[in-house]
Amino acid sequence: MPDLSAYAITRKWPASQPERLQLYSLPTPNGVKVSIMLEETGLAYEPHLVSFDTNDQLSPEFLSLNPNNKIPAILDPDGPNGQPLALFESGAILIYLADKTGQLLPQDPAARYQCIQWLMFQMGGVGPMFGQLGFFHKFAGKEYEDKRPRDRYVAESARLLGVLDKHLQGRDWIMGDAYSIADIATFPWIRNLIGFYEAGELVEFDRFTNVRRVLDAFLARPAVQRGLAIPNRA
Ligand SMILES: N[C@@H](CCC(=O)N[C@@H](CS)C(=O)NCC(=O)O)C(=O)O
Repeated sequence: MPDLSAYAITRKWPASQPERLQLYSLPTPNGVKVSIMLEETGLAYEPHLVSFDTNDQLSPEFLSLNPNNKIPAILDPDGPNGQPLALFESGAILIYLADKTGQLLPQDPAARYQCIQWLMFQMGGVGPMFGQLGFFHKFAGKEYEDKRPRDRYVAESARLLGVLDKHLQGRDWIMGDAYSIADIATFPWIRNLIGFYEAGELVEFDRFTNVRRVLDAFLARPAVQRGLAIPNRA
């Protein structure tokens, strides 16, 4: 039985199954990337809820694993060389889990880099831009009289959707026939943009028919449906 007691995070979120990968998360667009990946790969794991209502992400125990105070984070008792590995940043976690399981990241070297390229497109573009749009359209920023910041993020989000829509023309998934971590990173954000953020009309989402088609295929996957509700908020 692995001993995770050296990790302060296990004091606030005890591991009842320490041989399993420990997930610290919340079902947000970044959080569900990892729960969906875990559900898709079938890896055994134990989810722990990091509640923003009680600022759990700012607790010393959480910061001991991720000094950047953001979910998701993992602690794998069976990391490289059989040693525990703690990781944060959803993109890094997706690559790690894909390598660990040999799933959802192409093995062919060129295709592998192209998949990582689209993952970075999400991490550096889609996530940050959609997130800012959410702030200026739905949250505190919507009260700001000056609409230029909001309009800037609307335009940039729509531009990114256009790039993705063009790429998806004639393709089932971002990597063509192969469903991959690039899809798992991207489509929770698109769902969030037109759902929770209510920004579909602002970006004229109806224009992006390929994005809509692949989003629907993504949301129809049983592992995606399970992952979207993990960790349980109750
Ligand atoms: N680049 C990070 C972003 C993570 C992130 O922004 N997480 C948000 C939830 S979606 C969070 O934890 N926010 C809490 C806070 O900022 O205090 C990743 O992809 O893991």
